[in-house]
Amino acid sequence: MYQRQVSFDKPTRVEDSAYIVEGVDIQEARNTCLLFSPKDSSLSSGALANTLNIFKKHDINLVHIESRSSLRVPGYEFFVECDGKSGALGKAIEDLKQQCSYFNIISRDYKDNATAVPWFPRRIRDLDRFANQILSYGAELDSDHPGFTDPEYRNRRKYFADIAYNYKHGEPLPHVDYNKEEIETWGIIFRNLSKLYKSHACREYNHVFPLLVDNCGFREDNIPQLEDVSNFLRDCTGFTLRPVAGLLSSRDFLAGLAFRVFHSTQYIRHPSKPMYTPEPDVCHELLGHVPLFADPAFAQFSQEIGLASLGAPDDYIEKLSTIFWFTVEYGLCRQEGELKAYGAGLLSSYGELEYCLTDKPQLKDFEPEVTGITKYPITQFQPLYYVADSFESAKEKTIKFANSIPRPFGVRYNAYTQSVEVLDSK
Ligand code: HBI
Ligand code: NLE
Ligand code: FE
Repeated sequence: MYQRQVSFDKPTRVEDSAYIVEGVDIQEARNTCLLFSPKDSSLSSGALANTLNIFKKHDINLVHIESRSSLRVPGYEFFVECDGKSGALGKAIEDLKQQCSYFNIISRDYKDNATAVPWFPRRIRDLDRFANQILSYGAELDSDHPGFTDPEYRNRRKYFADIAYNYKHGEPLPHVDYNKEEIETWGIIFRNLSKLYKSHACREYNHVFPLLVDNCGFREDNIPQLEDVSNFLRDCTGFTLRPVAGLLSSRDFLAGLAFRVFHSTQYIRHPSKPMYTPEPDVCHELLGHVPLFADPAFAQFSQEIGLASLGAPDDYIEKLSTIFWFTVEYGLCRQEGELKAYGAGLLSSYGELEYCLTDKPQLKDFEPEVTGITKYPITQFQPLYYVADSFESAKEKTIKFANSIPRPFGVRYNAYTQSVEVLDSK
């Protein structure tokens, strides 16, 4: 998909178009999470048993269950993940509500239920579920894409998309052999950008870039492998890469960041337009994003956006992805009185990297409340950039903004278990 507007504004999910495998409706079989406190949970040790009987009665499988003392009501609350046909689940939920003093649904099928919280991944391997929810398969190109009439290029796109589609958490990242033309395209981009980084990129970028040259094969005549880069990032900040077959919805893409996982494309842009492409490609991921994910403060900032997105209502996902756009993708910062680029979309386009520091674009200070509702074009140089004082200050402002997101729980990342803990207060 060359025009990304559709996907970025209104995600249409693969799952919306009935995704049926051997008679099983995956949407119905998908896990639902419930958070509840039985009415008598402070008095009776049988409170949990009584509620579990409700699941049994309606033939609902429990996948995972956690209990803890509640800060909301006296007694305990339970976090239950279950599988079940939506009809039976609906009845079980009705019964449960009768027996509970607090009840909330955290589910993937939240659109059926106005009070539910959207489903979100809680373990890092839950990210495997995004693979079959991409908005456009990497091999489908719109008619205005420069590769649309190039069968060889389309073939390559399909090859890269298929590799990513079949990837599972924990596997080594697929090694790919790039052909001569692809390496040439990378070379042009690498050479032109390298000339600009000293004067145009932020300090953190220029600190990490030589390390990537030394450790990960960042060279004009070599397209680095995601596996090597991911291992390097893991050592620096715990960030890792995951290959992705196409565009993810904003919700899914941002959720990855909560786990310090960055979904990365592996194909390269069409050779006819090396200077700028609206699509993310391997040049954008490796030359744009990767160096900054190796910086601890920037990694934290990115993860905060991800954590804020988990279970957030749709309008806040939109705001968070706009904040992401104006920072991680297109951010400028002030360093020693000078403007520098830290946004990946700038650092991977030698056209826009030069343009962004001229007097043509408009500049404003980064303020999440305002930045989050700014409109932006996605297929041309940006008319407006937001300027941050530092990654720390951008992070603090974003955390403050995140606290204004209506969500009946807080979240915390547990790096030991690589899972998100759902807290009953912010
Ligand atoms: N999906 N695969 C992929 N890569 C991206 O860079 C990407 C995405 N989905 C959404 C997105 N970027 C953002 O611009 C925001 O909507 C978060
Ligand atoms: N415009 C960028 C580039 O040409 O590298 C890619 C941006 C992807 C969001
Ligand atoms: Fe990007």
